[in-house]
Amino acid sequence: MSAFVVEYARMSDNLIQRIERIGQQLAKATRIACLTGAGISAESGVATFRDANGLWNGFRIEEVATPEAFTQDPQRVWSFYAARRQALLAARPNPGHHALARMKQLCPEFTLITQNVDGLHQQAGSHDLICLHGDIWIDRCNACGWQRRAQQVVETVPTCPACSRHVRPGVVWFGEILPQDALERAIQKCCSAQIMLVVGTSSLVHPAASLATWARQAGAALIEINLEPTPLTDIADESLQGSASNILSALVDSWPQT
Ligand code: BJW
Ligand code: ZN
Repeated sequence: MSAFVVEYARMSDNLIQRIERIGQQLAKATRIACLTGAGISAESGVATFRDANGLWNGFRIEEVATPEAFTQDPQRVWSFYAARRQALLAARPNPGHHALARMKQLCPEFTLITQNVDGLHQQAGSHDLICLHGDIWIDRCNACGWQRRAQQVVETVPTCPACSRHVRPGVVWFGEILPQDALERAIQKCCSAQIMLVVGTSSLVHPAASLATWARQAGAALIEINLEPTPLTDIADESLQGSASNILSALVDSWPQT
C-alpha cells in the first residue's frame, strides 16, 4: 500500500462522505476554475511562504519580493531566488498536481490558475495553465526587456548581455502589476465558472485572492482545500481541511466517470 493510500485511509468518514458528494457535483459541472497556491507544492518538498512563522530560510517574503528590495540589494534578492531554484531542481509533482491535470481531462472546461512560480503543474501535464505570478526560471532585464530561460542555478546576480543592468527573476513582486492577459483570462474564467476550487493558498495576496470572492459574487460555488482556515473559509460553500494531495486525489477518484 502506498503512503498516499494510507493517508486516504486516515480520513474521517465524514470527510470521505463530503468528498464523494463534492466529487459528484464536480462531475456534473461543465465549467470549473481552480486557483492554487504554495500549499499544493508543499508535499513536493517546496517551502510555502507564510507557514513556519512566515520565514523562508531566514527571509520574509514581504522584504525580498519587492522591486525596491532588488534595487537596494540585488545580490540579497538574487540569493533568495537562487536558493529556491536550487531546491526546485529536486522537486517533482505530487498526486495533487496530477489530480488537477486529470480533472482537466474529465471536465469540458477546466481552468487551472496558479500563483506558483515553480513549474510543477506544467511538469504534471497541465500546460494550458494561467500563471499569475510569473515563472522563477525566467531571467529578465527590466531596463531593456531582454529575457531567457535559465539553464542552471548561478549564485551571483547576472548582468544583462544587452545593457549591462542587473538581471532579475521573471516573477511578480509586491507593488508590480500582474501580467494583464493572465489576470483578465483568470477573472473571466472564475466569473463564468459553476464551481471554483481554491487549493493551498493563504488567500492573503491580491488580486489573486479576490478571484474567489468575484467568482462567488458571480454565482460560483466555492470549495476550499487547505490544512487550516483562511480569510476565505467563511464565504466558502465547502471547506475541506486536509492535505491537497490527499483531497484532490480522493475527489478525482470519486468522479463517477473514473
Ligand atoms: C496546505 C498544505 C497542504 C500548506 N495541503 N494546504 C487589495 C487589498 C490589500 C492589498 C492589495 C490589494 N490589491 C493589491 C494589494 C497589494 C499586494 C497585496 O496583496 N498585499 C497583501 C499582502 C496585503 N498585491 C500586490 O502588490 C500585487 N500587485 C498588484 O496588485 O498590482 C497592482 C497594485 C499595486 C500596488 C497597490 C495596489 C495595486 C502583486 C502580488 C505579487 C505576489 N508575489 C509573491 C511572490 C512571487 C514570486 C515568488 O515566488 O517569490 O507571490 S508573494 C507570495 O505570496 C507569492 C505567492 O504566490 C503569494 C501567495 O502565497 P500563497 O501561495 O498563498 O502561499 P502561503 O505560504 O501564504 O500559504 C500557503 C497555504 O497553503 C497556507 O494557507 C497553508 O495552510 C496551506 N498549506 N501545506 C493544503 N499540504
Ligand atoms: Zn538589459
